[in-house]
Amino acid sequence: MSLLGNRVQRVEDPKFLTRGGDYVGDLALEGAAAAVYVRSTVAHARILGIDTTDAATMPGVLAVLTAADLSLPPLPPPFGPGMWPDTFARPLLATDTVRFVGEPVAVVVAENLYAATDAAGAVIVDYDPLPAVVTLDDAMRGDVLLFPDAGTNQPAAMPTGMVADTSGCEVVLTQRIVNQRVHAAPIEPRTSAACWDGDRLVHYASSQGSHIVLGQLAQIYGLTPDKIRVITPDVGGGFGAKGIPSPEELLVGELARRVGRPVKWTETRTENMLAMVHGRGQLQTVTIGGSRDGTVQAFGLEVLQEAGAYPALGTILPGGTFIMHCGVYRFPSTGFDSKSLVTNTAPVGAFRGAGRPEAAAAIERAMDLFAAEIGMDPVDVRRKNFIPPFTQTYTTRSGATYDCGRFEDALDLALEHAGYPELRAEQARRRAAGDRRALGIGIGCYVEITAMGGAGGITEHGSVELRPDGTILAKTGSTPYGQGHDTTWAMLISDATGVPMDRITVVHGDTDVIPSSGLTGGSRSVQIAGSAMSDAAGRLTDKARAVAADLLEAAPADVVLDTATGAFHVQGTPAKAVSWADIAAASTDTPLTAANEFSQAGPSFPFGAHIAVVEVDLDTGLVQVLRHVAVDDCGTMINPLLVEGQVHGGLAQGVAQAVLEEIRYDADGNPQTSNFADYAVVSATELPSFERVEMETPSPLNPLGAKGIGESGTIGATPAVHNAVCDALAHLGVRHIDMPCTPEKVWRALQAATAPA
Ligand code: MCN
Repeated sequence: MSLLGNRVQRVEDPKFLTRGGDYVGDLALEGAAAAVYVRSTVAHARILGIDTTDAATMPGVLAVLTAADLSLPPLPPPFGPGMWPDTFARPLLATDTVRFVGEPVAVVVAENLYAATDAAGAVIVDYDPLPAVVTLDDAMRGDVLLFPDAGTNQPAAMPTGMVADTSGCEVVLTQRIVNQRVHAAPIEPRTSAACWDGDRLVHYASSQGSHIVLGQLAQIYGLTPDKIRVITPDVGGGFGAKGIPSPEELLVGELARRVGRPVKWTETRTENMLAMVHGRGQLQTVTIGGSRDGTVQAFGLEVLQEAGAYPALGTILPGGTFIMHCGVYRFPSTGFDSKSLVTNTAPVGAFRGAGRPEAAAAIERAMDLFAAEIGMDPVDVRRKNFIPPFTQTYTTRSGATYDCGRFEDALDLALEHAGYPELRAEQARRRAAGDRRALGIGIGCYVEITAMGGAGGITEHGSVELRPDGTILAKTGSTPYGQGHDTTWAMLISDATGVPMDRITVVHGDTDVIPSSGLTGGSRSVQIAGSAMSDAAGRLTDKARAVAADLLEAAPADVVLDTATGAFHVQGTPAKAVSWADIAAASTDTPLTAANEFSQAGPSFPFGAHIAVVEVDLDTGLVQVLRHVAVDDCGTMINPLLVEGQVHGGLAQGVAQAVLEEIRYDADGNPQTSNFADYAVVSATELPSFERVEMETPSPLNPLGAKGIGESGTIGATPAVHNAVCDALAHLGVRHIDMPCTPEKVWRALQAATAPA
């Protein structure tokens, strides 16, 4: 029986639950020194001087470096030159100007962390403050330029100029929507270690892709790739933010070179909150127009994107928002306009969904606003406008070619499971009774894009090697950081070879072992790396069959693999069988291997529908999420248990954006949320038990039929919960509340709506 589609438990977990993972921060590198960065305490200033004299003479200090001591190029743009002009380049340590609180200005290397921390505190930086550009409005005005040589606060041209035609619409609505800045908050913060093996750099990274780190290191150090080895052991979460290495990580090799011994750097939680890339950060204006029967004729989305102090992936997030701005609807006319702007805040990067959740949030909020305006049930408005089910491709006005979709079916499943009519009846009952605990029901329908990158644009490596004892060593280009690739890849290999999962070892994250790897992001691993692995395992089986045929003195076509026992035999005569160990012993190819580099014809488009039920305390404004029903279709599921785990994590982060989390700065660019006390990172306490309903529409794009699932939960959850909160208060005259819907914001909105005119 095939393992695929079964709820197989994670093979990774016994280690994590007993002795713990192997993290960079715990590495026992002999003789390793510790590094601590000195960070800017002001948002925008000229550096007049840095006095390292005292720090350099403190006990245990091995080196104190500033930008003046380095002769390394700036941080390379993540996807190659041309992403933005060099005038926006980020130096590894601030040179003459600091541009956000937390920017590294100097670094201390010492015998141990305590000595380095003390000495970092003794470095004196003389700042000449400049006006801080904190809001998008400030940045748009352009009175203060972060990069005067660039002559603009816009680092890159973003999709623009597409106008929605609202002429002839009976109803046209416009709403400004804040899609606030949030933090990925991985439990393991950023950390790196490095040492030199002769002229070869060995770099340990907590990363979402070892070869990306290798590429960045090669550019910075001017080394050929063979002179660098990057090792990524276990990673304690990334959520997109560890996709592209930061200056603090990339500099560790230089520090090791300077002090002539290994160096390790691990940041504190506060440093992580200050200086790791943040996510989201869009100010959106939606326009929606249509007729009173619920038909939407036009949808327009204008986006102002916070890029933060230096361009990073956040700069190009509007690209992802643009591609998905039509969502699950057949709007006859759509508009899109966007700008990315630098501000004196931490750089913005990828965070679970990266650009696509922002699109879904805007569309779904607009659909609810429209429904409320015409007095129609939001479900009925959606039904009027869905793209009908399709199995052949469907191309949207943004040029996205959806592979297959059943959007209304997903909503039907969610509605049925949630008991939608009963929920509406309970809401009406509470309203009629004047209950101070208002019930809100919110819908979030979405389609998203996974394995973005275009035809052939993304390839992933998978190889399998038969070892003498009949076990299999698998090498994958994917770099897991919580997703369970070891389990999933072992399932795929076992399915093709009949070798039990506990006799399959999956290795990843070492550039000396794996020839190539992409970035584990955009939920592309199963469809690309998984397909590569499955194909490689199939090829190994074919090679093994040929060897078995020799041993059995039969034609290969007559030899079958019994996947239950993992043995080959001639069709109909199972008594005489050849094991994988027999094959290993008999094969003239030693070891017997098979490899594949897989790419697919285009991205795939997972979709789903979520329904959130919230209760809002009308006296305190406190929102409690009572129920969350999630239908997320990721094509064929390889392991529904792991899919469920991915959805649960995604839901937590999606719900958190709707009601809890927000990175805030004051008017001078001082961070207000630099620890877990000030930043309301979600925990199980704030969440209900999630209700997941399975749905599978296989993708035609890869042999597994798989689409991605890693980000879907986040994408559907945020608008569902956001809409539910607004729905709870609609009868009191509240039209919209910006996220996060904190008790204070809800209370204020209620006061404003119910105040006498
Ligand atoms: N899966 C499956 N069948 C499918 C699709 C997925 O069984 N059709 C299962 C597999 O078990 C696979 C897992 O789901 O191991 C995730 O697969 P996939 O959707 O291909 O996503 P990736 O492995 O490429 O992971 C990336 C995605 C992203 S972009 C972010 S951000 C993210 C995420 O995954 N960050 C995470 N999940 C995370 N999970 C944890 N624990 N920590 C993070 O930081």
